[in-house]
Amino acid sequence: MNTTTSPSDDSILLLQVTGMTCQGCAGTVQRVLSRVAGVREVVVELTTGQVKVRGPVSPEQAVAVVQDAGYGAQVA
Ligand SMILES: [Cu+2]
Repeated sequence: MNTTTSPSDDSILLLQVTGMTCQGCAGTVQRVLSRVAGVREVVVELTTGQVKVRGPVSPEQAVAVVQDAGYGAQVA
């Protein structure tokens, strides 16, 4: 059975985040991104700095909240 979720609702945004040095940083990045409108899931890879955001989220807003938290961010 297919679900009726529209593709855009489940889109993946990849961010490259710099400045994360420990699990606390990863947790902060995950927390601020989780608050962005539309975000369904956030997966933070501490070792690579790669962050996967699932949901219909604005890339500009996702980058902005990470930068506001004190880290470097760009769309990967
Ligand atoms: Cu840290």
